[in-house]
Amino acid sequence: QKIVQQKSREIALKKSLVPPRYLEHSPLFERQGNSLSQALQKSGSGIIAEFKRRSPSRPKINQHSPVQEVAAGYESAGACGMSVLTDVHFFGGSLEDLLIARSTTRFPLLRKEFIIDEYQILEAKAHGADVILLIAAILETRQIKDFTELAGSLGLEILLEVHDEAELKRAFIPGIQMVGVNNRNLKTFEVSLETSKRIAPLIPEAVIKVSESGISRPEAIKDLRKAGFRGFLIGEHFMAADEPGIKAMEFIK
Ligand code: IGP
Repeated sequence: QKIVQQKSREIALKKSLVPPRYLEHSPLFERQGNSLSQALQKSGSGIIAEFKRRSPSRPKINQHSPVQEVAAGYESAGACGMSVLTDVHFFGGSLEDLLIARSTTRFPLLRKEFIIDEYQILEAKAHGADVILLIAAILETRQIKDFTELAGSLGLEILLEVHDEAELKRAFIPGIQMVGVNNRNLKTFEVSLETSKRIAPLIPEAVIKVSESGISRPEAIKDLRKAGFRGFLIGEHFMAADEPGIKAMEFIK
């Protein structure tokens, strides 16, 4: 709730300074998206490696690694895609990080953000994203419908994040390519991979299942694959290392 409040203040300010039509002038608006759902479908590692400097649950994850170095490292390690936190205030990320990751790599990029306004979807496109995250816990079903439609018209894919059965039931709509189950409880910050396993059977067959947060062992991936997951979002385990790209390479090989 605190994050969403801060977000809406930021968006109001940005809208007044940079109107949406300026975003549409970005040369990246013309760029054709690189599909993350297709990358996850073609067997491969299934890893979506995240760039995360800090978080409310861990204030110092990595303060030194430049985003271009990490992006290049993740790509050559064989990750299917990369997630870039763009929240400034709580996660120490930025839209510039996304732009730099885009200029360094060709693989699919996810804008990891608390999206509550269409303006942020235009921003995502203008900064080179291929996928946006929609968090069911902070959105009404109506918004999810509208945002999915706008994203589709811009060639952006959707990763819908859910935490429980009720959210999935309320928020899933056809047209969404990927559903991510977040193993981290937003109120207690506790992680349990059991959450993914419990929700998996309820996710429609044709949708790509992604397990998010708290993954640090290759055996966990084996287990989650058995439960039907094709995507694995990993942040801290890579970022807490001295060289996240090398850590990812050791994990994937
Ligand atoms: C990564 P972890 O435990 O590997 O660092 O988790 C990712 O799942 C997590 O950063 C995340 C997140 C989010 C961050 C999942 N959903 C929503 C911010 C907003």
